[in-house]
Amino acid sequence: MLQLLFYNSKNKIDIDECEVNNGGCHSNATCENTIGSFSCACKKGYSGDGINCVTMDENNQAAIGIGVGVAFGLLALILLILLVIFLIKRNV
Ligand SMILES: [Ca+2]
Repeated sequence: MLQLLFYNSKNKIDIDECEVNNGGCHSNATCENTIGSFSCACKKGYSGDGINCVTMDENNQAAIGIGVGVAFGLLALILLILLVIFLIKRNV
């Protein structure tokens, strides 16, 4: 077994899995060939195990932030209107 490993590393008969189909890694991942194996790592801006990478879309996160901000803004506006209506009715 040790002789086989030695033979592999010395003669570089390792298969470069990355040469074909990015080693099975995701299209947004980088494939790194190692002796006897290979590894996948998601590119910057993506998260996952390398086989599956999902976008960490900052625009989406910003949109969610704006959406939450607008929702709270509208809620505050509605409460303000209700308060004004309440005060007007009380003064009548
Ligand atoms: Ca390999």
